[in-house]
Amino acid sequence: RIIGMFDSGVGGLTVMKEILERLFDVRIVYFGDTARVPYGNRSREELIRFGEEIVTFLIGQGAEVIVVACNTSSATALPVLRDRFDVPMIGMVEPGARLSVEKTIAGRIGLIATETTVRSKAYSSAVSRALAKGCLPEDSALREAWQHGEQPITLIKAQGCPLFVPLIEAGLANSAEARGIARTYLNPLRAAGVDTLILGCTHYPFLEPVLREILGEDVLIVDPALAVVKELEGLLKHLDEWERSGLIGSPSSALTKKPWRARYYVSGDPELFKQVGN
Ligand code: DGN
Repeated sequence: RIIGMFDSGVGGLTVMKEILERLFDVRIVYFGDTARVPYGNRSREELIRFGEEIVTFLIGQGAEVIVVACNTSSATALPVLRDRFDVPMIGMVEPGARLSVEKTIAGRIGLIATETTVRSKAYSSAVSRALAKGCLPEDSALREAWQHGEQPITLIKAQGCPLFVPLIEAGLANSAEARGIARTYLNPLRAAGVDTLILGCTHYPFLEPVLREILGEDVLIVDPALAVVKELEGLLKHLDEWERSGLIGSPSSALTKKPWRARYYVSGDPELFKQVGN
């Protein structure tokens, strides 16, 4: 199967890595929109237009499934893209919200993301939707408390972190600057007492060592990519079943027989992408 993925830059590579390590019979075409990064302060209209252009390109490259490996696009453009294209699409927000509900032990979920993702409130709606659909925490004490109405499970604090993406794209994820800025962004979340922190931007796993250093071991860091892999695995099984029962056609052999695992395209400088991405 060919999976098409995109992000504003190197961020989606953190999702791609999880997919390549866990699903062995997929190939990935990746598009990093590095000429137009950061997406974090783009309008919804721009993000829809960028998404349409990129998905059209990825389908032209043989993509049968699209992973929108960018939270900002998932939170704003994804519903429109799903309407406009026939290929199945997986975004970051719903899987990430579900994973945070499953993993929290105090029901106090925090989020770091781009300003656009925070403003969209997509994660807090998705947490409520996950709970309404029967998603429950794995922690039995919290599960019981929640079911008896004693302990709410909510997204209590969302923090926009506009300086993170430019730092990461510049290859400065492990710098003193990143540490200082991360401390400023994380302080309000620590003050709010979050027990679980969603990395609501696919660039942020690049910062995980720095975030861990500041947060210590008390806060659980949730990377939605892990839940995206699971969702993708389920979807691929469905596609196989639909194909066997003739509901959809098989992929074109010309596109699938060449021996490759991953292809990368960028709209900006390929060298910087290679260097930071590696
Ligand atoms: N990786 C994108 C996301 O997950 O939101 C970052 C968007 C950006 O370019 N700021």
